[in-house]
Amino acid sequence: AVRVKFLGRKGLLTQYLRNLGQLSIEEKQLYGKRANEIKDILASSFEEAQGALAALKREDALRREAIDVTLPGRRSGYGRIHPVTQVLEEICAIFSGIGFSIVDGPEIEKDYYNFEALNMPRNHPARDAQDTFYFDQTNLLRTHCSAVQVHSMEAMKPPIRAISTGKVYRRDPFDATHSPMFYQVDVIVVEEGITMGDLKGMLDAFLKRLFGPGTLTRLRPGFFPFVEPGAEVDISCIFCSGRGCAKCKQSGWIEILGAGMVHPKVLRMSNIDDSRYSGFAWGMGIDRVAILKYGVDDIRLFFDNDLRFLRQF
Ligand code: 2NL
Repeated sequence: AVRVKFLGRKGLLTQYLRNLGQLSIEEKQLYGKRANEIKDILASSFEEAQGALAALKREDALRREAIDVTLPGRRSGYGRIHPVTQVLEEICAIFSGIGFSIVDGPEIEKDYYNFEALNMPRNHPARDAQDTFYFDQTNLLRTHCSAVQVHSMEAMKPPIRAISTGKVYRRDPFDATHSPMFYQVDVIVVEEGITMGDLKGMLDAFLKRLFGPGTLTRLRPGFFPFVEPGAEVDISCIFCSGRGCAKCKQSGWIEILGAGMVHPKVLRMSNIDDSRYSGFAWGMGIDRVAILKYGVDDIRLFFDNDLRFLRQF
């Protein structure tokens, strides 16, 4: 504003120069020269002042935006492995250590792989829309990891030694002991001369690795359509070493998995010669193992993703 007042096109100096027209030639020369000198002085003064102001502004900005490079840095926290994933990785490590293939399969599965090929016929209750999430007539969310093992049997030639793990889905309520999504592991072995003794030996060695060397195992008769014979497998109670407590309902045993000899019909459907080969298989809930190992009393805690809970593992 000050610059415009003195040096602008309608400013004081311009007016002064315009007024010179009324003077004599000598006066015009004298005052004209003087006026131009004043104009130059003013212009350079303004420029100087503007430069000084800009420098002040820059200095001020530098002071305000200064970074103290001597301050210690703020460390970002390391993440950690989810307790269910820890158990899953521990189990996979045990089986990859004895030469098993780790097999992945789709979570969106065909009705054939989830049910039909596992000897669960059309009228089987597990196939009910009450229990299984269906997309349409043929596509569903897999309800167990055994579905993946049908792919293993189709893709590999015996000897087959495969483990599959991952998410499975069932139309269950979300409460302390159920979740519509949970984790499973399924193990299958198919080759010549496999017997129930091989199954028992493997389960005993595996469950000792997972729950400690003092762990005992016990098989009871059980039914799964895809095995014959089938068994429910218990471990000696990890809380009371089998003496009997509230956790094992005074029985000394805790049910941990289901197992059996692969049904010959199941082998045949995946084009495996059941007169030559036999196999065993078993399946286990991983969340349940994590609940037992870490003493958690509500499965929902695993999926809340509350860091106060997760940081404890
Ligand atoms: C359980 C019971 C089981 C299997 C899984 C299996 C897989 C094939 C053929 C035959 Cl391809 N069996 N797996 C066998 C018996 C039981 O799971 O309670 N799972 C949580």
